[in-house]
Amino acid sequence: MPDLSKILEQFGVDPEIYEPHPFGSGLIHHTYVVNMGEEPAYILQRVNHHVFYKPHDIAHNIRVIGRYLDHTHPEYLFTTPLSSKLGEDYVMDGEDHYRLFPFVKNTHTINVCDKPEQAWEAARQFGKFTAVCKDLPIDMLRFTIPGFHDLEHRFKQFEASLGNGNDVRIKETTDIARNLLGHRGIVDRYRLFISSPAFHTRVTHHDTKISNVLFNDQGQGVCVIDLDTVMPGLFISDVGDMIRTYVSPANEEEANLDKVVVRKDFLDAIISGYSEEMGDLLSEEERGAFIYAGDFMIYMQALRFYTDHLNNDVYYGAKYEGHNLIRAKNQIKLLEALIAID
Ligand code: GN1
Ligand code: MG
Repeated sequence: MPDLSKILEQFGVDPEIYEPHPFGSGLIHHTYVVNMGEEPAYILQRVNHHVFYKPHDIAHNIRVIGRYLDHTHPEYLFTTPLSSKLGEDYVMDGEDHYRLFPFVKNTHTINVCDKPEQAWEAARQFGKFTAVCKDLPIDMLRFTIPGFHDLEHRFKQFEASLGNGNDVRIKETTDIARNLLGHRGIVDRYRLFISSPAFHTRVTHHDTKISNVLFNDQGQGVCVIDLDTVMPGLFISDVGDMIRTYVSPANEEEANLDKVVVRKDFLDAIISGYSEEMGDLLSEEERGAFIYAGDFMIYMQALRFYTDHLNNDVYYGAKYEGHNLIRAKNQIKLLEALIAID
């Protein structure tokens, strides 16, 4: 763990009193909980500058949404970063930047979704976030990672890696490439969506894993956190990533693919929880695309993991040889399990 005392000092937090500890399991950021004794007081995040190369735009979006919610939904709990002593929303350290958030009292996060009720609560919170932002003019927000959930763009990156990626890995895995090419109908349907007026661009979270929801002691969802990827998007991103990360008891790291299955009750809970807040706002065409949302996100993640394998793991990194290939196979298994129940 790096020495974070200089960073904490720049936020006016005394490192003699407050102690950071690693927290959570994200692939991109490093997150720390900063305790005073046993009591959590802050969340400190080091933002990966290769991925989020526009920290100003993240800060801009959070400020715009914060101001809008203050006026329209003052009761909504929106977690904004604390200012540094210089009045900035973040502190630079070399190329990286750090942000500090207050820890929301009497809440906790979970890393695994093991009850349909948790899926329902989380889906409701992500739906609520988009719903409370419904009157915010979407053009006020910036794209913090351009092309992030653009499936056409991800498919092009996959095709490019088949041409200029690691030769040995390409030759060893032609079955995977063929499989992914075989599911390209998912990209065609995406193209139809983005050109249809029935599919709306809304304030979208884009990282709806279960650990991005705060729960209270009764197990109810309180609010969503981790707002770096909040930007204009489609509801299939948020619903799709919940399907991708909640319906299987085994996550994307699991190498034993027999354990990767779709739990129908979790799927139903996601749709029901999200609809609780967003049901009336979605168009009929959008309401007909809930399961497609899962196909869309799982397929995109399979493409991204496989592309990264061919590109020598430059984006996600690898803890062992072939790690991103295993992740890609895992996502293909999940995709096919979801398609099978449709
Ligand atoms: C990354 O860092 P984390 O785990 O929240 C990635 C997501 C992927 C996810 C796969 C900015 O999210 O898009 O779905 O890994 N975030 C970025 O585990 O690329
Ligand atoms: Mg994240």
